[in-house]
Amino acid sequence: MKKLVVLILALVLTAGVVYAKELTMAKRAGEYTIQFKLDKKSPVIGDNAAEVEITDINGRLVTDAKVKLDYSMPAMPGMPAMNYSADVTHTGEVYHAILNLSMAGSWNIDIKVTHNKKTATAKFTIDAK
Ligand SMILES: [Cu+2]
Repeated sequence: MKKLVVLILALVLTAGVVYAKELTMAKRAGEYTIQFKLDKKSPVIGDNAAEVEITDINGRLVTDAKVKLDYSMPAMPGMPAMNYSADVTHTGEVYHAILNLSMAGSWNIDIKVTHNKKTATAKFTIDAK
């Protein structure tokens, strides 16, 4: 058990270092502000770690929302539309997901937040290289 705690602590600290070089975007969605962060300044083909932080109208962190993160690329010549849903996990005050981007180009990110029986969606665009 103690080892597990140390491991988790190490992961949290490492994540803090990783997130220092990050891409951060924020959008208003309904009563909430949704902050979307990626572990890299420029998203890459493959895995990208995302972090979602939700604050309410009073600037308080919302830690009990249901968060859905979908990412997609519209159809292009020789490629059908691609739509994925990320598994969103909740640790502490933020939500985490891994986005596996299969090709370079522009991806649409839809973050749907359900809280207090209300749903709000924030849309972001990232450019994978
Ligand atoms: Cu494509």
